[in-house]
Amino acid sequence: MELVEDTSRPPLKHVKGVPLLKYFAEAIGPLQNLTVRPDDLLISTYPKSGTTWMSEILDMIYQDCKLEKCRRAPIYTRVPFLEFKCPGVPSGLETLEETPAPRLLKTHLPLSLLPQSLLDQKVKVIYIARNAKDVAVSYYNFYNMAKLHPDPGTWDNFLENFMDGKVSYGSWYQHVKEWWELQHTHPVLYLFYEDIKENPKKEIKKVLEFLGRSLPEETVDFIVHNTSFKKMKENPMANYTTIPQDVMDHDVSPFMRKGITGDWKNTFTVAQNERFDAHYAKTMAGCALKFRFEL
Ligand code: PPS
Repeated sequence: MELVEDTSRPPLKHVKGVPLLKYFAEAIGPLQNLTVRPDDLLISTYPKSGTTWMSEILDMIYQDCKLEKCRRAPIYTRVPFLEFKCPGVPSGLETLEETPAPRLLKTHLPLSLLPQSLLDQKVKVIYIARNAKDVAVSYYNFYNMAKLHPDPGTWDNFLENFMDGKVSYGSWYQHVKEWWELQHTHPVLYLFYEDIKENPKKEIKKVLEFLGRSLPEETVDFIVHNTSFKKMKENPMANYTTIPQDVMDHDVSPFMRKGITGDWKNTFTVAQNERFDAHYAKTMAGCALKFRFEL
């Protein structure tokens, strides 16, 4: 009988003090030998901040807005996820080896775990940040549906862990701040989920400028239309429904869940919100970063 490793809900494993999914933690060592190309582009985010959305936007730009080319493979194959590792599935590094240049790369890693080659070779970074309350709610639902995560427990419990940085990838607060600071020494385009939601065309134009490209107005409109939440939710190459159900159970919560700003109001109690605000004010004190919690 074949011995199949049980991949369901293993506890987090710490690497240099950062809690990570067990299998992703095992990928960090080999990832440090990553060979990068100067024309690579890194999409970096704290989880649940708009990574898939920006990945689809960038792949459309890279594929000359040809929809059939963007449907060539699921988003996690088109944009290799550097630290991804799961038994029986190609790792991020393996996927990357099969990816032709110019390559789009995805990571959620904090700077302390990022392969040094990405920094040394000044690989361009597009960072997306999303307000912490919507991230926490999205992350809780994701923990529930994606079985590589430990059991999140109750929402109240998860929220406490989120505030304490005791969730996969550690502290949201540190992540958004350290990647913000990186702009001083590295080519980083720092964008906000809420701004893309409010005016996707304006933010896509910033992306094009950062890439040194330009496109006609109607082509940018075409990208906006085809990367809308509705379009991506019904696109199997963008919505993660190609992942086996025992790894991601969309019946528990779909990956493309709501795609809005301010959904946290449907989950936070008044008491949780007050506690969160007090902790947020302390943790973000003196930081230039300002987030919008509603539009
Ligand atoms: S992951 O697993 O960390 O890579 O997830 P990530 O892609 O960063 O974030 C998932 C959330 O982004 C929402 N999403 C979108 N919102 C608006 N428009 C588009 N096109 C879009 N695509 C994905 C997705 O629904 C998750 O947010 P929630 O709040 O859970 O709906």
